[in-house]
Amino acid sequence: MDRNSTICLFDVDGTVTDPRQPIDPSVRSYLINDLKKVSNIGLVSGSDISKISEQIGGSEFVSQFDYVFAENGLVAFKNGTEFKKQTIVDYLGEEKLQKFINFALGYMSKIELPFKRGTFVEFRTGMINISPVGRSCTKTERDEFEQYDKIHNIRKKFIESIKEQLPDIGLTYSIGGQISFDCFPVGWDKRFCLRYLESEFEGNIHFFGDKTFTGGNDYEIFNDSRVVGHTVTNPKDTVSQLNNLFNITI
Ligand code: M1P
Repeated sequence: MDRNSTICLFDVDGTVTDPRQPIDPSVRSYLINDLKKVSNIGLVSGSDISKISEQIGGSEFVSQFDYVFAENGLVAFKNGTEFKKQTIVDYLGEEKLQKFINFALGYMSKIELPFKRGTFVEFRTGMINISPVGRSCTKTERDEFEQYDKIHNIRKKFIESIKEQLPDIGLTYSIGGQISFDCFPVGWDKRFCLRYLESEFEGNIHFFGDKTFTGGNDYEIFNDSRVVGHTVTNPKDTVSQLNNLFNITI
């Protein structure tokens, strides 16, 4: 395969890192030193750029990826430099936005959980991230909430209620991590970033993600006809599949 006409695009959590954890330096070195010789490399995540950067090891590493798509590509970087930004405020307008936020805050004020912390609504450039337990919880509390949610379906029920109460708000919802869900305009899922890649890498866009199942936040891009999709189970599996695909021996 020719580096100039091929791109490998990676989800972050569960694909090149363990969920919300820093990347293993050996995986990072593999991507930017070995894989990059044979293919362009890119990241696409629902997280914002500061979280991606923190996980990848800082901006000096972000700039070593040919492309980084934060917030599903609503904030897009090429070689570490931002080249495009779309905002949710422009799309929704202030009135709808407040209607949505007020509903979410009202809903959260009525649910009982084993514990609640702070930062329940995080306003990002291209999406709103909602966390019933609060984003300021500790790593242990994160893990605990995730287990609690598996039994009680707090996030699923929350999303069902939004869909029922605000059917025309024009948003779509995705559970990508442990403690929250992302809310973004319909169609602004991870496929959004493909508009920047489809002509340059036509037929040679490989996507790797761990949540490629229905309802997972990699589902849409994984099934897009412009993409060759690969389901992985963890960073080690990602490297192993890349070795087979590109005949890389290290
Ligand atoms: O894995 C991607 C998700 O990572 C975080 O989720 P959580 O904090 O719930 O574990 C968030 O940044 C979320 O937006 C993102 O999709």
